[in-house]
Amino acid sequence: HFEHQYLDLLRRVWEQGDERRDRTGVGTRSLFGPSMRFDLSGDAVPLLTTKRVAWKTAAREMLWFLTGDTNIRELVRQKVHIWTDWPLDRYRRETGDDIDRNAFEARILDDDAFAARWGDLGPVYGKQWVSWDTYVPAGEGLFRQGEPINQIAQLVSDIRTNPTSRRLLFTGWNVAELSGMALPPCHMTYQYHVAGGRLSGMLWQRSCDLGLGFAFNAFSAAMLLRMLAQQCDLAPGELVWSAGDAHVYLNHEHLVHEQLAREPRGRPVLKLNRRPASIFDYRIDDFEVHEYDPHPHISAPVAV
Ligand code: UFP
Repeated sequence: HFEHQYLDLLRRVWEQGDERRDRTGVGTRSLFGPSMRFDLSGDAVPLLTTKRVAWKTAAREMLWFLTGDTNIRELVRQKVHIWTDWPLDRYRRETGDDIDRNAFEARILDDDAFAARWGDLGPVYGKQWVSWDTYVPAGEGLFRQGEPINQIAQLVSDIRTNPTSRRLLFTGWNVAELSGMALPPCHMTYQYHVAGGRLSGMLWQRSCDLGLGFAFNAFSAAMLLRMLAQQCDLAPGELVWSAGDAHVYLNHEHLVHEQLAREPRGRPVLKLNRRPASIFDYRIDDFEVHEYDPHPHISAPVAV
């Protein structure tokens, strides 16, 4: 079962990982440089079955990235709360107002100026993926804004016209803009490879929270690969996931034990039930997951 790779890594990190303090103060156990391979043929998708994963949340987030949006407002409108803690934390720190999460989200939805001031995450994924800023020399040491680069549109075009290219990749790691981001990209670079009519992909994730982030990151990467394959008339090949710092937070111990005690079950598949006109025209209803009969959800705190 595809999931044993993940469970083995979870166990290995928990049992052998270097225990250290991390940026969040929570503490982790960490290993460097693991990787896993998932065969996506036959619509297979690496969606964890040893706990229920809210795959639609991950799908909505991926579609939101592709719009280039970086404000949490649209996510909150769709009841996606995964990015709220970062702006909420900043708002509390900078204003001293100990507003609760629901009230904060309600203001993001109801108050345009508040959403603009406090809901933006800075130039995170979506911005870099579809409108990476460029600057061109304008004389006397000055620069003017150039045409932004849409890495995703470029990628689709490159896969179609130059499938043997070794440059089929995009990245969110815009070095000059990292300091303005609520969180520098974790799933930072994606590369693709075409062989035998199949599209394979690799995700390089510099930092992976194995208890929470991984389930989402693996599903999203597979979903994006499927969309790209569909747009380029290719069958899905393999998804290679590789991480820099793969870690388990010390307050996820219950999750590790619970998940390792469970047996993976079933082979979930991801169906795309429409072929939209472009990579930017997918909607949430275009995706269906079948044969998903997971063990119950396990909640665990997110380290901000
Ligand atoms: N994280 C993920 N996947 C993501 C995401 C965040 O695992 O898609 F956005 C986790 C990794 C790490 C934390 O635990 O969030 C980011 O912290 P840092 O920037 O210090 O690596």
